[in-house]
Amino acid sequence: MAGVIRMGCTLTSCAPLFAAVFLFVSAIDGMPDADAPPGAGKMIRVGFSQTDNLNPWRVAETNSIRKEAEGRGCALLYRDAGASVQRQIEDLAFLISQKVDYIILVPREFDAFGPQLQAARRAGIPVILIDRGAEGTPGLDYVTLIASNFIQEGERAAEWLVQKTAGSATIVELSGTVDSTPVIDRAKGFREVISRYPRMKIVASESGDFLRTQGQKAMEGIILRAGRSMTAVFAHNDEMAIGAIQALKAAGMVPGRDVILVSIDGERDALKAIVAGELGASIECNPRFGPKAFDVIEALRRGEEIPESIVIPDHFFDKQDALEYIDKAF
Ligand code: GYE
Repeated sequence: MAGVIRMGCTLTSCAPLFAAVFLFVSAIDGMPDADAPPGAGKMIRVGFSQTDNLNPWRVAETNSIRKEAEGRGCALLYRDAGASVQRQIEDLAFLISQKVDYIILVPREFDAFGPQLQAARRAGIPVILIDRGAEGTPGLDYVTLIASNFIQEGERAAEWLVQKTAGSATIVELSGTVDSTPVIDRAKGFREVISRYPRMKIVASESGDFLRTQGQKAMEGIILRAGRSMTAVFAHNDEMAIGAIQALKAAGMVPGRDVILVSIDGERDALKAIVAGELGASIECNPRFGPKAFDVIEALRRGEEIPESIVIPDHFFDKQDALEYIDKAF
């Protein structure tokens, strides 16, 4: 099976040899990126534009893409935009200038990359979106979007909270990167469900940019303004929920008792917090896109038709099974 996969990704049947000369081009700030090495002309060159590597979810995603590229004998030209849309625009221009065969893109914001997608199209470089959506037409501006169903994630978080609070809660929402599709859709799904329960009210909503420190800061500010009135927190990712737990504790509240928290991602620290009784539940958002992204590349090489979107199924972690998954979590 592995042999078949490798053949799909390279231009020769000697693919295992190429795995040995796997190239990983790191894009550390200020460090010039090298191109593919001489003699590697037949190796498939894949550009990967990551939005940032600032939380465990992103690191797990980056590692999954790296590992899969290596396993399939592809050269990976990797760029980390460091949480900057402007830098990601430059990264895409760089990858296009390098004439990579494919681009795997995590678009930081929904409507920021139209001109870059068009430039890739003009250059004949298929772009595969992973994890977040971008403005444009699948099959035209990009090949496909591989992602979780974010609306459903928001719905599941809300349904769990409704159940846990018997339909009555004063909710703080900590959202992630503004204008990113997970934030837009998770907020939508969550609101759709709680709108059916008149005693479920969002009293504050702030972005913590998907970061623990920012989530903590946002929560501290909300506590300063609203006191101890909140009874629930919906965090758009685990890192911000963990930051909120720290802020609640510092203010003398007991997470899991005074305030019920629910979040998304399923990272290891969150599963530990669930076991400790501080976090109520986490809806998994699987960051391991490597296998699926490279399957799409191989299918493209075989000339197969690719669906407009590929949905990753998500697990649900609560006290029942958090312990069981801790070792496998990222
Ligand atoms: O939930 C978060 C990350 O785009 C789905 O971004 C992803 C989200 C994920 O930074 O932790």
